[in-house]
Amino acid sequence: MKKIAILIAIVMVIPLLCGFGQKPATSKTAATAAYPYLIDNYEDGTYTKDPEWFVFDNVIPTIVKNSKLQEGDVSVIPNIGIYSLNLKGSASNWYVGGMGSMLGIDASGYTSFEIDIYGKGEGSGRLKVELYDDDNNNSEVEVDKNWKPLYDDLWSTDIEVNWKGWKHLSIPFSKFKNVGRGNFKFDPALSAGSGGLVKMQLISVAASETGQVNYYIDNLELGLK
Ligand SMILES: [Ca+2]
Ligand SMILES: [Ca+2]
Ligand SMILES: [Ca+2]
Ligand SMILES: [Ca+2]
Repeated sequence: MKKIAILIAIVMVIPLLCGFGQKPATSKTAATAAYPYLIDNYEDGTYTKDPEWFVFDNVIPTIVKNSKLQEGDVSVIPNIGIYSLNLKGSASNWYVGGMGSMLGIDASGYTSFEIDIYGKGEGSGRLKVELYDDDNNNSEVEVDKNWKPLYDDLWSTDIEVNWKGWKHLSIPFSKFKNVGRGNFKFDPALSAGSGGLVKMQLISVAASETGQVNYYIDNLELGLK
């Protein structure tokens, strides 16, 4: 058990030492940036770096080419680039699985979460977006046995994907509900040792108890709306 903990610590620390990833520990400018903050557009063809997404349970993420994804809102299509991320998988008791990334970004200058989603019509599934706001200033998220944060806020919103083709969604942070236990304020700033928007998770939930999810995501951003 101890060996595993040490191994995890090494794996977490090496990228920081090497300066990989989007870990702008000194990026105070992010708060005043006048452009959207790009979390991921998958144009590097991988979800394992820049940023690194970890995957849990039964969701299957696959980088796909957008060339065959041409339906939906035509105003979205010029923005999608070459690649997007397909999320699919089978549910047990509605839940499929998810992915997450330790972001550590100052989100205090932004007001919304932005995403492009390509649905496969009615019943494509749900996408829960979770934003972890580090309130005990340790750039980590300690959780209880139900994965609920003990000392940090967890801001959550739930998207029902029931359309066909591309659609852009802009979700104000004010629409996210806190299901964590921090200071109950949306204050993801890099200050006083806080990791700001320390972590993000995307959870796939099916439209029926034993159903499938299948949709594509692209251009995850923090916006100014
Ligand atoms: Ca893309
Ligand atoms: Ca990437
Ligand atoms: Ca924390
Ligand atoms: Ca907070």
